[in-house]
Amino acid sequence: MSLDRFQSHDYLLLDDLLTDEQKLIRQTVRDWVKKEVSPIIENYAQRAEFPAHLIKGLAEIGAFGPYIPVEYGGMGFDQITYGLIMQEIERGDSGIRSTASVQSSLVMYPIYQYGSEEQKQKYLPRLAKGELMGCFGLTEPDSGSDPGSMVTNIKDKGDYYLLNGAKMWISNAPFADIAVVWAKDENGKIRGLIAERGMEGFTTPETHDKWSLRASATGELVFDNVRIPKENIFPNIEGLKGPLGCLNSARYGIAWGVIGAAMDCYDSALRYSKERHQFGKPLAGFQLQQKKLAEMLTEITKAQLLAWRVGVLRNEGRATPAQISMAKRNNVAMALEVAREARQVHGAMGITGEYPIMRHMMNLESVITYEGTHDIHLLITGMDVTGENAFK
Ligand code: TGC
Ligand code: FAD
Repeated sequence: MSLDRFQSHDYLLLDDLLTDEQKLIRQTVRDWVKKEVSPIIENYAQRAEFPAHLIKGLAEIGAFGPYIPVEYGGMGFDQITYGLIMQEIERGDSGIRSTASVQSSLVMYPIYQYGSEEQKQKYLPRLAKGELMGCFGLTEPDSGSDPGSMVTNIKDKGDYYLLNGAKMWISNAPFADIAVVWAKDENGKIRGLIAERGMEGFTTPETHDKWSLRASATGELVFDNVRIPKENIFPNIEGLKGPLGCLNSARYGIAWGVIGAAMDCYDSALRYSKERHQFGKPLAGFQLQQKKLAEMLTEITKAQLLAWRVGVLRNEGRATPAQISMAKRNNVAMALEVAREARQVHGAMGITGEYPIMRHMMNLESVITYEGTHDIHLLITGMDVTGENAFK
């Protein structure tokens, strides 16, 4: 069991930008992570097991549907609060934040945004309480960065649709009760639907041997002539903009979340550099180590400002997908770099489970790939600023 000695750092007094309520919610989540996540996470990650007992607590701190309206079981929080919750959870572990992100932005959000009133009433309150867990199936074996090339399909059979195909790399799949799935209809139009565990022909084999996000359960969704009742189709969306609209929300959460992982690495490196002595003085007294620490804190602070500003724009309904891409791309790369530098400050100890560094670093290797790779987000920004499409 590792001791969590984390102390927050706010070099530019950015807390002044937050309301008392936002700070209170952040503190609640921070306390929960210290008590429930930090003591057990290393062990679960080493064993490559998802700590399913955390689901209840995640629901209680408002991590499932923070910005979904209260009438549907959500917390009705603003976007900055949502971001702060993701930051604190990912300070504990990216895999636990993944579970919360998927449940909120990739399952609850599409049901809330694209679903019928019956779908909202049926699923949202139970998802908010963690009584039901969900996953999001977009990626396929031959369709990753280019989701428009998906081959999973539905065929109209009168009073139901027949679903065939396979999704891959799906967070939460092995234990999810429902899956939000994107598939092409007979006209080649992308439609969204809800598949439920227990439907005949629907299986969720687990993906093993990951070196990253080891405390998160990843799997496939396999559909072999699965009958989907017509009332499980989203009535209010058609086309790739459906799944991509959900990704905006999840990518924004990641832009905040990874700041948490970076803060944890920085905090650990700062403490270690003061406590560890070589050549008769603390590591913190050497210029090379100070350069690392000063640059880490500078980059974290810049990332905080970026995430905060995009959050303000989202609260005002003005954030563009390209702005969110900039924040996701910059902040994940920042966190990965901070983790790598922090690992070096810890010397050999940095590779052990006694410190959170290596786990964060390995987790971030997934985070820089999922929800749009580092390259894809650069191309989104490139297209936004030049007007030229360099994807195809
Ligand atoms: P393109 O022709 O550009 O767009 C098709 C339609 O979609 C609209 N659109 C968006 N709408 C809302 N939000 C966005 N961010 C949007 N981006 C595009 C667009 O306006 C168009 O609408 P319409 O009305 O004209 O039809 O599409 P494209 O095929 O050229 O692809 C563009 C590209 C490459 C940017 C996109 O496909 C992309 O983002 N690829 C990356 C795929 C990705 O991010 N996958 C993530 C899978 S989920 C996941 O990783 C979960 S991890 C969860 C966890 O554990 O935390
Ligand atoms: P590819 O698309 O094959 O890309 C490979 C490389 O080529 C990348 O470096 C990419 O940047 C580059 N590349 C691709 N296209 C271009 C281009 N046009 N120009 C330049 N370079 C390009 N998906 C879900 O649907 N739901 C989930 O819950 C989910 N969870 C995940 C959990 C984990 C742990 C991981 C690792 C992935 C998860 N994903 C999920 C899948 C993730 O979204 C995809 O891995 C990601 O979108 C990239 O797709 P790919 O792996 O097929 O890479």
